[in-house]
Amino acid sequence: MVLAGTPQVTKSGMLARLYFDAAAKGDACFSVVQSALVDADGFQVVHTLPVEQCVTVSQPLPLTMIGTALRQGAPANPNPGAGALTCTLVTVNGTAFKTDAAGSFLVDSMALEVGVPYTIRAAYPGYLSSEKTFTIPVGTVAPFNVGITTLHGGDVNGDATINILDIGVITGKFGDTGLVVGSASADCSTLDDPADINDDGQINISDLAIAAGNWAASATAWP
Ligand SMILES: [Ca+2]
Ligand SMILES: [Ca+2]
Repeated sequence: MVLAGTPQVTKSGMLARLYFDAAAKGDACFSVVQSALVDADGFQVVHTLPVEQCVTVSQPLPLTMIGTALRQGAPANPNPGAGALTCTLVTVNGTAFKTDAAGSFLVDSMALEVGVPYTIRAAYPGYLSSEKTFTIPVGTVAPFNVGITTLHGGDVNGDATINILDIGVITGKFGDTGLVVGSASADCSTLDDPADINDDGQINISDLAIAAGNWAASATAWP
């Protein structure tokens, strides 16, 4: 109270208020084990210590999770098909979410808990999926950031590997233009052509280069 400015006299009321954040369910009790208060001359000031306070935390903190799923080669440049990084399907233990134009997603409709194993998976037509299993550490302050993954392109037929079958589909449609692009639709409901890997609305050397560059690759690990 001296540090607060002019020395105080005959004060009453609350001296301090303590706040806490609960990191998990359970019981906790709080008490002040020592409190020293002196006046300007160094004499002890008699004051009342609070009684022990106990609480039961019945619900964990509402946790949210954020992350980013990018797609190799997208958005294209130039980009006549207007494809974006939207519409990547992200599932968390089977519950579905979608990325926005920056590839970011927010998991806010699940009762996430610390210490529970979650499997997250990102997938988009024409790309190898990416997934990992993890737990949210105790003490995490929302939002938990699950990190960034980049999907590798070229799995046109969706068999979780990139090989001559995928290259064959791309070369078979080589030169096609004006294709419908799933990630250019507002609600991601438009069926996407997986052979147009970079979602620019046309199938050309760019799509072939992405697929060939990932030759023999299989599922992408989520860092
Ligand atoms: Ca394939
Ligand atoms: Ca393309």
